[in-house]
Amino acid sequence: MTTVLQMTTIHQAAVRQSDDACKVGKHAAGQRDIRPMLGNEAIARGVWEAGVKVATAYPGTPSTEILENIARYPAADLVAQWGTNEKVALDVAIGASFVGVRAFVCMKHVGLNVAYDSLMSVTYIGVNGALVLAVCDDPGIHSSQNEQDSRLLARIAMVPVLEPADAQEALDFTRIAFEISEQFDTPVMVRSTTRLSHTRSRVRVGQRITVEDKGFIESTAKNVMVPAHARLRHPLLLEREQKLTEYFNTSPLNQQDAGSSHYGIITAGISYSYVKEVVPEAQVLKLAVTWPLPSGLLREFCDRVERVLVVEELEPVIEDELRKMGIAVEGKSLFPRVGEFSPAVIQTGLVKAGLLTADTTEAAYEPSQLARPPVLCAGCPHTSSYMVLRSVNARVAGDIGCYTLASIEPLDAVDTCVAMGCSIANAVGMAKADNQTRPIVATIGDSTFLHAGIPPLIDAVYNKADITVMILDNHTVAMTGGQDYAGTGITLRGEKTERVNFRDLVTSIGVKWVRQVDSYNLAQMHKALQEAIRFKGVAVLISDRPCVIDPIRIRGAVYQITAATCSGCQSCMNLGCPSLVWTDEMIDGHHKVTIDTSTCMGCSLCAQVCPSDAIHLPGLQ
Ligand SMILES: Cc1ncc(C[n+]2csc(CCOP(=O)(O)OP(=O)(O)O)c2C)c(N)n1
Repeated sequence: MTTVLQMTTIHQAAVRQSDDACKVGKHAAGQRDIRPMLGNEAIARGVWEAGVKVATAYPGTPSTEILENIARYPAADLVAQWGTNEKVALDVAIGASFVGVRAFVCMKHVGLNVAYDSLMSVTYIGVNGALVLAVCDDPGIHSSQNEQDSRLLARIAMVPVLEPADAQEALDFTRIAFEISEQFDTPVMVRSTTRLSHTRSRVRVGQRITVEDKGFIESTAKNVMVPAHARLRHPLLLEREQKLTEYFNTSPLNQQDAGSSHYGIITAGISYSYVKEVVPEAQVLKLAVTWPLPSGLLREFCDRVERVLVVEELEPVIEDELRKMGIAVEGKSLFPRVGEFSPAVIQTGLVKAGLLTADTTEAAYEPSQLARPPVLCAGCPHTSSYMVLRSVNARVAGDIGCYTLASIEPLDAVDTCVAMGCSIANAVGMAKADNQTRPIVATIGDSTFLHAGIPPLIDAVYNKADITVMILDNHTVAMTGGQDYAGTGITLRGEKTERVNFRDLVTSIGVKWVRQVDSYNLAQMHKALQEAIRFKGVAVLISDRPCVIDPIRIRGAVYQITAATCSGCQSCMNLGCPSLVWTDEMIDGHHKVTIDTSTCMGCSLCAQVCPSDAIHLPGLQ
């Protein structure tokens, strides 16, 4: 049990423990071993240093850069590959663990939902080669559809969760996670959040260790989860929980900062930095692990202070556990359960607790930011799909990707959006309800279609739904930064591979009406959509045109507007193109429009919708 309050940094402890366990020599103290790294880069480094042989992921902000950075390490060291979705990615990692090598998978928080079925079983099986998941939560919902707290899901799966507080810990905890995984026969989760994943700080790096391949262990009782085996494994999980609790009770990964006994703060992850910024003198217990909680260490800390405050983003995971232990604790009564923390949030909570007086000295200056509404890029090929959908007054079940931006003004053409891959089955439900007078159309991006859109398309065909599906094929995963995937025919490491043929795939499912149309041809798009809607049954329209900014900005000749001919009708403004801007010149109470030639991509959509023929290429009016 840790009894002495030490200011020993967690980094030293973590590196020491990792080095001991891995039998690697001490890190050279030279400057060259210290680098600025994003939290995500540091996790990638930790994976490489831990001797991992197989790493996989499906992209999703804020986790995407982890695998991208892993792929920078030599292919001779480890396999790094994009999975078709998070469950596939986890299953690949599980397979590698089965044959006795260290395996890693990462995803954003909602990706864990997709992978969860496998996680709930592999937690019973345990590991052969270590199996580590990095899951990146998004408090504040910077780029997600919810802000679920992955710690709760890990608790249900009885998977230990390590929570680094900075980039150094991101590396160290990731390395150690592999040791814990093998020592306790369990998958281990390293939980990050947007702020940690995307913040750069100094990191002392180590060397890659060599881990012996263990080979497959012949044991159906352990490897085959049927009821008879699972029943025997479940009690082992409870034993594992107990052993992990004991381990974490004395682990040097948990850090204690000395301070007055008036009050003590228990925190974890990035919240620790905010606490230290606001009350550097406070007595703090920074937990490295948030499941299972080190109950002995917690009890000991709580006994030492008069008041116990828990500072944790999102759900009251630590707080609830302390209450169950019969410890009086304040947490969510002071600090919010929603949104991202900041030093200001901590300050407000501590003022509310009566531990700080309100500081008004810095309140005077509040930098204001101009609101920048998210818009589709100039020349985005998704624009035309939603223009034509509006013109046929479709009820549009949307999905997740860049194209979700078509839900806002001026396109305003998406009626629903739930989670990745939901659009097609949502459309089936709408159509089957039989009370719809408008055409029912599902819109889904190419990567999202392969991620989770194929089973619902099979469902639609099998159940004879009368819907149109638009696959918006921009040949990339644009939303997360333009990754390759099975639809591009290029691997993560840039090698050529088989490319999914959407037409053939859809046809093989039994779809009888399939057309592929150039997204920049509005007339053809319109005609094809009308035909698709008239078709009785499932029709698939593939709107096909590479993303305008991936892999390079594809710039055509820039268009211009003849001011004398522009009637100010604003038809072009319905595109929501950021290159179209109002002039001061008014006609019939409307602004005339001009084109920002520095950003116009030459897609020609504005020229196609202009009823006055005022938009044209230079010299062609
Ligand atoms: C379960 C899950 N995994 C990952 C993400 C992150 N994400 C959002 S949209 C998207 C894919 C977008 O690609 P695509 O469907 O091709 O549309 P595009 O952005 O290229 O238009 C991803 C990976 C998510 N929101 N949910």
